[in-house]
Amino acid sequence: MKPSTRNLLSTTAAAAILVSTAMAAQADKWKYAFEESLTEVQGVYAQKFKEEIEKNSDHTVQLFPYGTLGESADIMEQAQAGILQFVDQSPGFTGALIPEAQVFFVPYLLPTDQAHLGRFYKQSKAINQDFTKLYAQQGLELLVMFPEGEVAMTTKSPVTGCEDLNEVKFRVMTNPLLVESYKAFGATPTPLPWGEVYGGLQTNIIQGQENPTFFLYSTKIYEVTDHITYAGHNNFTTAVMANKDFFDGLSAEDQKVINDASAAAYDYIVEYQQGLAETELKKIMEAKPEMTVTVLNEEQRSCFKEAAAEVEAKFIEMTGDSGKAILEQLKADLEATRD
Ligand code: 6CS
Repeated sequence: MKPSTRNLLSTTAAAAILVSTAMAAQADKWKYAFEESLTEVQGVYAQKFKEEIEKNSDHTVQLFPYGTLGESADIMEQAQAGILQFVDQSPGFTGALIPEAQVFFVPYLLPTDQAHLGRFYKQSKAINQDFTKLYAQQGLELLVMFPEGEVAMTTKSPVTGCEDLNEVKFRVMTNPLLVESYKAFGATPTPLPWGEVYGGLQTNIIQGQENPTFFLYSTKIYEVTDHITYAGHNNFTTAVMANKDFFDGLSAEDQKVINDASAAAYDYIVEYQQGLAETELKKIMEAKPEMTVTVLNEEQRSCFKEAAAEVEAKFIEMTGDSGKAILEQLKADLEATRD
């Protein structure tokens, strides 16, 4: 073989190795953990996100549903440490890390109208600019926040007003403002991770908790409570983030694949949820016909609404100017996305 031919061949071989190495480097396996099962709202969102990523890139996404890697606080730690590339943690658990995220627990701030919420999370400056900066300070790239449905209280005794919550040990997510809320509603708030809720109700350590309707059915919480009450005081918000170092280290093309997948999964989940509360409530009633369901009227809601002002003041006390600015921006965003 002539020296020039040999050189050409080795150059070609080296180029082939380089290309295959580059291809291999591109096809990454990303890990994504969330706080619910695969068939619950966060899981449905995650599956759609995975499908979009895998359709539009060589990367694959491995999903870790609730329980496989621990509680919400555990998966957040793993995402911050870069062990996970993606994490879904609801602001209900993010209060210690980002106090401003507690804004989602000011009662009656968010509407219960799902169409309005669908526009709001997508267009909100508070979410897409202000919160993005706050999450970035914690090493997280905020990808999306989305609604999971109106929150209902489930209790062992009927609730027709705040007075019925007196002496009720009411489980809340581990969030100081939610504790303040339920104090203001007259209950005895008990912050607990999700894994302790069913057993806590079963053994009467707690006598109430709140969550969106679909979750009351999927987690069988109706088995250990007897009354569902809608006071219209909140909608469940969740958030999906990427580890920021991981995200910043990606090519612009890969970042776009992730942002596009987040947007597609957002539209999908907003649509998926239309009517979900209604169908899941029917299933609860089929499984337990004696369950009572009460939608509080305006008069019955009045004490919860009065408490809201107190909770809002507490939020500002806890978060100062930064929280006040986010609260005002959020209110402006809600106004701007009204029909
Ligand atoms: O209440 C909770 O802790 C849980 N609720 C929902 C709707 N999703 C995950 C979270 O852990």
